[in-house]
Amino acid sequence: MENRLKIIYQDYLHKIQQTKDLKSLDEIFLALFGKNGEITLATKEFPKLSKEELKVVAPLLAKVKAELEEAVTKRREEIKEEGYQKLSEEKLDLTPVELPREKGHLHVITTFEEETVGLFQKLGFQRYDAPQIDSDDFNFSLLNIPEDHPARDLWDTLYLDSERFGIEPGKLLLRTHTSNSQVRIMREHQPPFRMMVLGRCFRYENLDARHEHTFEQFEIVYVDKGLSMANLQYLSEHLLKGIFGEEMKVRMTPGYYPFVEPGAGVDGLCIFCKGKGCKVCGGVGWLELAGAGMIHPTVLKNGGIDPKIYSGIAWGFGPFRMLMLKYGINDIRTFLSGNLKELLKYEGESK
Ligand code: FA5
Repeated sequence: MENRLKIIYQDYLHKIQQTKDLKSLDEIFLALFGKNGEITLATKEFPKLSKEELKVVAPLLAKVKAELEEAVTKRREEIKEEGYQKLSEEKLDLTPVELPREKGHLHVITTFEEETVGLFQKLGFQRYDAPQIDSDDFNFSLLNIPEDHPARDLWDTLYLDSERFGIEPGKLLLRTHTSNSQVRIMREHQPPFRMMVLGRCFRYENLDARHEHTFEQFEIVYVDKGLSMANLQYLSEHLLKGIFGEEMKVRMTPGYYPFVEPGAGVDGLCIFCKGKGCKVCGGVGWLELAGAGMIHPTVLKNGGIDPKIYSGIAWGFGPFRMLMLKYGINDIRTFLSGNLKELLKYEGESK
């Protein structure tokens, strides 16, 4: 027994000193002092020993037990201390890390809207909103385009299932142009007034690089005494030079719209060829960007305005076509495709 105790002492003292963590130390403690631990079992054997043996073994066991307990306690403290030491040595690096940042920016359509509205606010124009789902009356009939008139073919119209809403068939549609605002504006305001409308229009189009089913229009409706086509020319230049720069040239060509008389197409000089003629402008040197004209007397009357006293000018520009020109975008479908990568290509490449 004396030998066994000495071996236990040396063996476990070594294990205790070599232990690196508290969990292993707990296991050693149990292996010594637990229910079936070496020391516990040795104590249980005392009754088998003679009195002489007991005289030697009992104090030896007490000594081994006390020293091993003390060794465990000491090692426990050391392990804790080592842990704290390690923690304090581990420096937290609080240097700010420069993460790669994606630069965001407004959509080109939003930027265009802000610029355009700003340009015309300066001239005293007020913003007006007309509905995108509208009646046949405001979109066509009141604009001097009666039912079955061939001019309706100028607009490929998306009609809604109006019967579902208890409305006569063919009477409800997605507006084909912002001109649906014209009569509304006249009925709601006393002349003189200067209004602008900027918003979505919809057409049942054959889609191609220059035609979308959903696109924007920028309309002005300006009613006052003594207005003429000269005012229209001035305002067209104000818009196009404001967006494209002073070098932009503007011209008007005769055009037909039933709600204006005379009617005109507003062209901007093709910035790709500077008027020489190229693929983009179809060899013409100019690009048609808007329909415009002096508001037709019938339309003024429909709006409750006396055409003998007042005259009006109106236009409808196509911002998508203008943006194509400004950024050199060669397909109108890019705007609403959600293909932001394609659009980003054009950022900062304004012509
Ligand atoms: C009109 O829509 C008339 N309401 C314009 C007008 C207003 C004339 C006031 C007289 C007085 P038009 O269909 O030509 O006209 O369209 C005007 C502009 O909208 C076009 O020049 C073009 O820039 C744009 N646009 C027309 N259709 C599309 C389309 N499918 N996709 C993209 N832009 C279009």
